[in-house]
Amino acid sequence: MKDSAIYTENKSEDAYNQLISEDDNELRIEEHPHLGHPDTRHKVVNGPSSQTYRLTAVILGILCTVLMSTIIGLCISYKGLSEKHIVMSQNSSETNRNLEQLKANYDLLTAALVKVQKNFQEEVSAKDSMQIERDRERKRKELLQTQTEALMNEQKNLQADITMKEKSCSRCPMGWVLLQSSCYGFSDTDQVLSWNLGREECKKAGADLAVIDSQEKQEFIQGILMGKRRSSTSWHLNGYWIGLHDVHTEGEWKWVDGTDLTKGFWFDGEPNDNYSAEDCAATYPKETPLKTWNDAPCDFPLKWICEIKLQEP
Ligand code: MAN
Ligand code: CA
Repeated sequence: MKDSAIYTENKSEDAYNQLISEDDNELRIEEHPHLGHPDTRHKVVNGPSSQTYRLTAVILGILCTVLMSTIIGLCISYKGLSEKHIVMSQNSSETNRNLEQLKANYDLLTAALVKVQKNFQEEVSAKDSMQIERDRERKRKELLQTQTEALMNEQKNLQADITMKEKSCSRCPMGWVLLQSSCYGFSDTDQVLSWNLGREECKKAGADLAVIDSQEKQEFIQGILMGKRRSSTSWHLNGYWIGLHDVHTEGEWKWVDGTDLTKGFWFDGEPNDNYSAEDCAATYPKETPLKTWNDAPCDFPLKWICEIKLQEP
């Protein structure tokens, strides 16, 4: 039994070695069918094979490599991130510094702006005051100009009056005015007479009632009447007889020198021979110097205008 066991033992060892050489990857060998008696069968129970060890080692190696790579990668990433963090920190500090600088500049600019605004307001106020003063000066100047113009006008009128009176003085009776080659005399302010009696008064002075046969004469006489006007008196009491009548034939107006009327300066609607009783003409101070005549009853008491026709030199 013992020899047989040893034999079997040897045989089994060969087969075992053969198995190992055939397949290194086989980890467990439970029995070999050609090894004769079941007692001689060698049994390898539950032990890991070297192949398994190798595989495990390889896997562990791979895992180690992956782990190492990951660690290295993480280290590199960390380093990169640290650098980035440092750069960002630096940037952040610089940004903060810039921000503070900007804030300081902003404060300075704000202060400057406030100052400029204050100056501007002061300038605007000064300008407004100047404008008000200038307006006042302008109004004063305008007033002075108006007064100067009025004075100049008055001076001109006075000068014309003096000239007229000087000329009249040498050729017309005292108080009469000269136009062209005629002297004109106006009745006293308070005296009123009929057309005939007024004419008598003219004749006493070597004159006759005025013949107003041109626009120039009409305007000249109207200018004088406007100066004598009394606004308080009723217009028809303010009239002056002139040397014009239609006593002989109604509607045929004749001058006292015998000439016919060619151009009249009647009010609108005149002569109207009111009540068929108006045959004598009078002129009145009016704003419309070319519409101042009216026919009135010849016995109506009015003022009058005389005319002396001078001899031509
Ligand atoms: C009115 C008008 C005139 C007229 C006068 C007389 O004003 O009828 O035509 O001559 O009265 O006072
Ligand atoms: Ca009339």
